[in-house]
Amino acid sequence: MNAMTPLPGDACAAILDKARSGERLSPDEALILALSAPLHDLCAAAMEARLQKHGRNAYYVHNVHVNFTNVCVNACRFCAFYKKHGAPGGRTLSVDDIVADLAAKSHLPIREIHIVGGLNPELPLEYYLDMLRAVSRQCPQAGIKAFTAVEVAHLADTRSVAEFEILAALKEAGLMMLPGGGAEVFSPALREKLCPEKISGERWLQIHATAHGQGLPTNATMLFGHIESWSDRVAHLSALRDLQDLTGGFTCFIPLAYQPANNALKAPGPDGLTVLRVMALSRLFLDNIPHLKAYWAMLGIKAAQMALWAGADDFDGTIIEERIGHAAGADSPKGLPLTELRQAIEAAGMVPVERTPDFRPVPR
Ligand code: V47
Repeated sequence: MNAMTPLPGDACAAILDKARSGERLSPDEALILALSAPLHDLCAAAMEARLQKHGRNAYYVHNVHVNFTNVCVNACRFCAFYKKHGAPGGRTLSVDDIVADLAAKSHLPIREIHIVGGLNPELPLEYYLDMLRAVSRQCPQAGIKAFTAVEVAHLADTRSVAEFEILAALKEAGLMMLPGGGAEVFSPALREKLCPEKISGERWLQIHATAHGQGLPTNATMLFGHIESWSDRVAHLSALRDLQDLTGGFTCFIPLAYQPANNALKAPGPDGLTVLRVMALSRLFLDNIPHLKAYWAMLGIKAAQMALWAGADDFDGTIIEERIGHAAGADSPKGLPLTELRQAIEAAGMVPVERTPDFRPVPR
């Protein structure tokens, strides 16, 4: 190294200064930060970005998860939730079951119904539309965030109907927005190992673009802490940022911490340091996606609280019963009563702000 070559620490400091001044980071710069920035400096810069966007607000939603089927024709290697079609343990709820379950929760001020399932070849499109209509009738005060791009693709392919038409029908029946699931990591080489049956990253992005074009906002996820590298993560974030420049339709980015139990992947899951670095880098790099979620169900409450100091501004919700992460051994509670959720946010030094699925504040 000659006298003119900046030391890694200097290079990181210069890049962090650039981020602080509001300049966009290139993927190469993000990679340098990811690999070499001191943790405190990275988190401090992400915290500054978070404070500029949201102050000390930490958003939460009173929500419930509905997993209408665990039957799935895909067999994602990281997933412990799915059952093969016809295998023991497969279960599919009728629309009446779903409505009865929501009716039993009608004393709760639920604002978001988060609905996802597997790719069950036996369910007709009418089932999805009936479900949306029935849930809207049962919970008129709540917004419905439902069906990943993977489910939308499945509905389109199995009926030979354009994705645009599927999305239009779902919207007409009451869909407010799409959740961010199914993105995993976009790298085709990694998808071949993680989820070879799943739609490509390109198609996932294209379905989200179509949704945005129809006025449906969406979220985006990244599954991290398994076999992916920092280059894979930065490429994933870069693809999301590029699409967001075009459509502006992403509301929230959610780094999902891989849970290692009961699935075929046999990878360790992220350590606490990686959680903070992924959060901080996401906040700094995704300058055009307004919200970053610390998803306590997969991170654990303590790591999620710390993530609020590494750029995250959303704590997700009450959930009541989380099933996908817990099938894979998540050791967080399955749900959090509202008072505990708010206390967790306050104990982390933030101000809890209730929101709708699309992040409109709910007056208290
Ligand atoms: O797409 C599956 C992931 C996702 C595992 O949009 C796993 O607000 C960790 O997308 N370890 C579904 N993750 C969950 C999801 C989500 C959750 C909360 C909020 C929102 C939102 C979206 O769960 C799947 C997959 O990436 N997943 N198995 C596992 N072993």
